[in-house]
Amino acid sequence: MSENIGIKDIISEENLVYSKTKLMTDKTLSYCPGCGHGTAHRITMEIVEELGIQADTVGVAPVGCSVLAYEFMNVDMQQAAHGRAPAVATALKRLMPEKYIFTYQGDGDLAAIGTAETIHACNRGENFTIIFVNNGIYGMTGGQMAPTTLPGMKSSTSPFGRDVELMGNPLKITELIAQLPGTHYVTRQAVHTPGNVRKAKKAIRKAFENQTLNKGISFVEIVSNCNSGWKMTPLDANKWMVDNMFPFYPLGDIKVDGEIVNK
Ligand SMILES: Cc1ncc(C[n+]2csc(CCOP(=O)(O)OP(=O)(O)O)c2C)c(N)n1
Ligand code: SF4
Repeated sequence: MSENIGIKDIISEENLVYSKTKLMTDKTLSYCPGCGHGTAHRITMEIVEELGIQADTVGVAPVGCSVLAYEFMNVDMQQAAHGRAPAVATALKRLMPEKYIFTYQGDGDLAAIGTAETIHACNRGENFTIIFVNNGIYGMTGGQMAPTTLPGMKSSTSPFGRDVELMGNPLKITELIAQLPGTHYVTRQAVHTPGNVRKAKKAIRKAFENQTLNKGISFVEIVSNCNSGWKMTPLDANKWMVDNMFPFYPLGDIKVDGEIVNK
């Protein structure tokens, strides 16, 4: 640094390119560095802020690494026991139809423990938003195999890789719920590059805006990493996700305005 330039010259308003989202609290995130959960939280709260619906939004937190979402998101939140977030969200929306209701869930919570709640809420066509972070593993409890674990993928309970003969096939829950008439918007996104963050944010915006149409569930899957559970560096985990998760869980819209657009 030149003698004439001090830290105050650099940290100044006009040099600001990135700042904390207002609707995230000051609490330090509990996520591992490099995990996609933090970015997914941020864009969700940015949308709530941009739509000006902070006072009218209620989120439902799951079990899993995002169990503490209510500590980080500065909106009203309700915690739901194992996989029951869509059932709790159903009650919240029916009692307060004017509110924007969303669930925020991992794949162990949504596609294993809460499969029934997910399918039935989607089939009933409840009018709320589901944000589903699919990292192919149970992150919080030590990296066990989830329904979304890929064939051959190693986990703490499939240390030699998922053997579909023995452990069954992965569950593409997003494609499955897209078939249900109660879902209005179903999409799969990612948050590992700035371009993908922008697309995911657009999808979450649409998912929230759809609640004003009262047409059913908007479901945004975010394919993400679990660098700790996958036992990789964040960079390697993102590369592994692109090379292995995306071919199996392709990104893009699956159902828009109640019509399947990609089978
Ligand atoms: C019926 C049931 N089985 C097991 C658990 C233990 N449990 C709590 S969090 C969790 C993992 C959830 O993982 P996931 O939803 O994939 O979220 P991530 O931590 O990966 O974000 C599990 C298995 C539970 N709460 N309930
Ligand atoms: S264990 Fe995995 S899902 Fe959980 S915070 Fe760490 S990287 Fe993210």
